[in-house]
Amino acid sequence: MNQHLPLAPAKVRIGHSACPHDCPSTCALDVELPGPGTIGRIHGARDNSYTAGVICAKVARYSERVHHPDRLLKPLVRKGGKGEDQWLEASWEAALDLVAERFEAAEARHGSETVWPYFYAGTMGLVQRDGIERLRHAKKYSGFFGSICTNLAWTGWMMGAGALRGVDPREMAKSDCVVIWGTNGVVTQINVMTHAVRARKERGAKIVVVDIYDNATMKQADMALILRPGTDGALACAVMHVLFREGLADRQYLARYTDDPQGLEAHLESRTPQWAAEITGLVVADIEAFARLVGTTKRTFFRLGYGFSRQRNGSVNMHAALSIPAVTGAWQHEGGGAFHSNSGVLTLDTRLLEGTRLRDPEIRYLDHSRIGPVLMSHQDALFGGPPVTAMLVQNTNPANVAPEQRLVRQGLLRDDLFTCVHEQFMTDTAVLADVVLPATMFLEHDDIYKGGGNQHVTLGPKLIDPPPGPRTNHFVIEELGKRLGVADRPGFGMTEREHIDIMLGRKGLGDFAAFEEQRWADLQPPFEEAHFLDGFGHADGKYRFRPDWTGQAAPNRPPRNMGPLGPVGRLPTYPDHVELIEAADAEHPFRLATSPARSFLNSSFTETPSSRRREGRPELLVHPEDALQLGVRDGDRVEIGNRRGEVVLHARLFAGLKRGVVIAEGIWPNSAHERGEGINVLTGADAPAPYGGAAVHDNKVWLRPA
Ligand SMILES: Nc1nc2c(c(=O)[nH]1)N[C@H]1C(S)=C(S)[C@@H](COP(=O)(O)OP(=O)(O)OC[C@H]3O[C@@H](n4cnc5c(=O)[nH]c(N)nc54)[C@H](O)[C@@H]3O)O[C@H]1N2
Ligand SMILES: Nc1nc2c(c(=O)[nH]1)N[C@H]1C(S)=C(S)[C@@H](COP(=O)(O)OP(=O)(O)OC[C@H]3O[C@@H](n4cnc5c(=O)[nH]c(N)nc54)[C@H](O)[C@@H]3O)O[C@H]1N2
Ligand code: SF4
Ligand SMILES: [Mo]
Repeated sequence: MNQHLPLAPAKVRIGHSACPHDCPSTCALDVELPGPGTIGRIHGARDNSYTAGVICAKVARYSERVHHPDRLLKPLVRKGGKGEDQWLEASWEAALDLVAERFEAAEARHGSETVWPYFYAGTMGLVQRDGIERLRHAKKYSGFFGSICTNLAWTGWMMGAGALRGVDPREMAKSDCVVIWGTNGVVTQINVMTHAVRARKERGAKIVVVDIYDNATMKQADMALILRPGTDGALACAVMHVLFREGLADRQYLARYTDDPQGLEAHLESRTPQWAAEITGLVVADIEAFARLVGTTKRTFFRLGYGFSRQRNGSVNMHAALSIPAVTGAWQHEGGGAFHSNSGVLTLDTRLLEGTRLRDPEIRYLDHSRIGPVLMSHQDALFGGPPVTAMLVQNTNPANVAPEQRLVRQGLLRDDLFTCVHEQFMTDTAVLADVVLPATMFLEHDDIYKGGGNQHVTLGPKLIDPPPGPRTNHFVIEELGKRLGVADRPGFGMTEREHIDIMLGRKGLGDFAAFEEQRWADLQPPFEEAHFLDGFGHADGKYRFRPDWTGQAAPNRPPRNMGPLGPVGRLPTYPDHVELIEAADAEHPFRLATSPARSFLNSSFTETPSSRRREGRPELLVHPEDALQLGVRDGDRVEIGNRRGEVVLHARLFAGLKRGVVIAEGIWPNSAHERGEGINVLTGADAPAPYGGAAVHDNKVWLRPA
């Protein structure tokens, strides 16, 4: 008689995938599949040693996004004027025919470089993200120099280490001190915290956080260093000054592994804690305490993020911070050294997928971050070629996320520009298009993912059918290829699976079918290599305190037609503070950073109800004393502005930042702001030295009651 036993819960089928979003964590996912075409909650895979069962809340609730009532389901062709949001529904055949026809017409008039395929990392799946390159190479369309995110950071790292890899991020759990520098881990890549907190729990490790405000990550810190934006180079120099001064530099390591320790030491003599205190706004005692902590704790792990590189001196500051473990010799110890990204080791052979053999080296590249100046035909942005009169946009929302938004919008509204946007939602960019095509979501198509913030290559197979209507990026590229006469070129005519089989096979990792079982592969390099104990990535094996700012190879080095970018003559010989930033002045007394919001991911999730609820409304963090001086109270409307434009937000009084600094969290949809213009109205599209990027946290603004 067992009628009193509780009923066993119905077993929900679980599918395995990878998070496709543009986040260094690239979590391995377990997806509840309660019925055909539907998903339940998403969980982090417990048996993945990096994900370790933890994912962020916004992806756990992904059913809100997959089953969202506002998903695009039909191809749309513009009916009214540009941006009026009036559409005619069209069949896929008719919409694709129209796009191909308009691309051919544009090419006939201006040459192939007038077409600019524009894409980014809305999905990080290699097939769905990068297949667009195959079309562009085959058609000799303008190239895309994808600079917005990683350039400033990767360049700074490469200048010192010469290779884009580092200590196993899981090794943080074996550290005695974890320095989380310029990344808001709790918000932007939760798994950093999993491993850092493990070190504290298991070994009593100290957590140091270096940031410009008392954010969610800093709440976890044993030592919290809040400095002025764009001054990390000064802090790093003063730390190294103290290390040399107090005998905490590892001279044996320096002699063996670095290029010019004597030169560095002499250079740092004047970079005292007093000097850095003036620049950073920190107090001398805190700078010294930080230096002594990292100088006496051999197992110190520097987790260097993207955030602090989003300044016009960001590459310099990344290199300066990375130079600290080269002075202490922390690299020699388990749990010691530094990590920023493993993108340099997670390489798969994408030549066939991207049609690399079809590439014509004479074709110009255009700068991703400078889409505003490009579309407004600023001569320095076009590199002597024709104006851009046709675009295909996939996986990105430039009308919202790109700097100098007024230029971007003006450009997208040009009558002589034809734009096709392939999207999941009617974004700020899609609404300005001529043709909008509905896209699948990651659980609805096959792809393969690699996580720069860890060491795994993870499969994301199709787990559910899409609703009727949306098609994959791969489908769009293949269909345009047929209509544009390049379907017989190498790399076309294959399925997603076939591409994945080739990429995995060439790396000796097996194939799609094997990954359906094993789910991922761990490509972390061995200890010696990850710690650079067999030498750094430069030819002489040395860490460079004296970078070759314009000669150094880097994963994101600008293509030939661009050359080094920005004011390269002002880059320093050794680590230093350089005033390349938009320093505050009488007209613009405040420095604005546009840090990420927890429940949004760039422009994504701004459409999901729970994320919107959690974030509330666009706010500006203002120091209470600054507010008092301006007569601004908590909740008041305030306008911030500069020569690029102005934006209205609601003030939130917040004492956890330096006076003169304001922070607007999240890239809210333009429509969430009063005048229909978003925060990127204020950010600049000038290319920072030496290899470009977007200095989105480096803005001088005025602030007044609105
Ligand atoms: N929830 C959420 N997660 C995200 C994203 C998101 O928008 N929301 N974006 C994703 C993407 S595309 C990326 S590239 C990563 C980026 O993730 P992170 O590497 O964390 O970089 P950011 O988010 O730009 O900024 C991190 C922190 O740097 C701070 N910061 C800004 N300027 C300075 C400075 O000069 N010095 C110092 N020390 N700190 C500074 C910011 O205020 C912020 O607290 O996150 C990804 N994950
Ligand atoms: N002010 C300010 N501006 C910033 C930043 C900042 O911190 N502050 N961060 C910058 C950074 S680091 C980055 S990386 C950029 C990112 O900016 P975006 O590249 O725009 O980033 P996402 O919001 O990740 O993705 C864009 C779009 O991709 C779509 N998408 C997702 N998957 C697919 C797919 O499979 N197919 C198709 N066709 N579409 C898909 C989504 O619906 C979404 O609308 O923003 C930058 N801009
Ligand atoms: S933490 Fe990043 S990778 Fe992990 S689920 Fe969230 S957005 Fe995706
Ligand atoms: Mo990014």
